[in-house]
Amino acid sequence: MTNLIAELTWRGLLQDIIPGTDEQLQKEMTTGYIGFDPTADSLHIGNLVPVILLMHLQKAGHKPIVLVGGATGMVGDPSGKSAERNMLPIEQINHNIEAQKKQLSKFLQFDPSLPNHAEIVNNYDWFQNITFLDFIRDIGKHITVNYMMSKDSVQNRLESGMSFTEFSYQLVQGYDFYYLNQHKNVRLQMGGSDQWGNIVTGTELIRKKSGNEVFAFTAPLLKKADGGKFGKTETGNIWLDKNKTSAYKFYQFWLNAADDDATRYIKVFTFLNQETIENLIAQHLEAPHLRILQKQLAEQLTVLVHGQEAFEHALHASQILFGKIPLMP
Ligand code: 383
Repeated sequence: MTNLIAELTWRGLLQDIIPGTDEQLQKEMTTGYIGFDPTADSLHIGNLVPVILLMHLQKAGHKPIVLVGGATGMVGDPSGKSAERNMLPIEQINHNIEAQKKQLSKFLQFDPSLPNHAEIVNNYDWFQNITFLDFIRDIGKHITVNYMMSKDSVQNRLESGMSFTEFSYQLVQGYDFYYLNQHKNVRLQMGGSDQWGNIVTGTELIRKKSGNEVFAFTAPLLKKADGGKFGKTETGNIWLDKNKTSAYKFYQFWLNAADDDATRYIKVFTFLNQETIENLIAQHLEAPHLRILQKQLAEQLTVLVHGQEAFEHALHASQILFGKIPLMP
């Protein structure tokens, strides 16, 4: 079993971690999960870091579970949001779930003959049978309002206000962790650092209800070197669906990364090993104008998300456009 935490650390993929997580991962095959709420009909590159965490988890010999939030998507996570979310119609949520499931299934190995094969679950499957009274008696009773209020996601909204619905969100996500621990032996939750508050509510609930010890870590939220928001362009999100962001545009996005950003992204977004990456960075520093890092980054990610053929088309189109290949007379 390779050392996952050491691997994620040198890549700059580790933010917060519960003590004991590293030891647990080195001790035995561990099942870990990350949740994705169906807020849009495609994932975007902001969701790619957690997808990559799941891929590293599986490569290190552990078992990844992808959760799609059929239930949590009906509630709306206040984490990192300065205003109440609009509720999506159920039909839209169901449509988004199908689209996101299809995308998520491309990145992991689901072959049931593997001892650590990936699985996809939907939290609507367990929430649909829980009544409101069950929930507030069996789950709500374990966590105080005082504890829930202390989270950033709530504190940041004290002035502008927040519905009871969004206030409840952390408990709903917390219950998922408890449910998955009971039914699928999940002992680890991961996510972006915006998820830390929700994750810890889960570990608290599990400790109170079952006494089990569970683990968690998060990845830092990426920022651009110029302070701008990662993954957004003037025209909006960079989506993983090629009908929303073409493979060419996707390729160009990475190709245009600033030098400082490319040096960080190459570790975060590719599976190239440390030695290869150090060599690439050294070459890049000698001749930054060749954009060696950006080219590698764009190639690796376009192949990962859109496949080899789409990458070759994007490369060819870029070369024509930027005059490397003359157009046929
Ligand atoms: C729902 C139920 C769970 C566990 C997690 C969830 C979803 C979570 C959430 N995540 C974000 C999303 O869905 O809202 N409450 O847009 C993003 N994630 C991942 C990662 C990230 C987070 O999908 O930081 C970026 O992509 O955690 O913002 O039981």
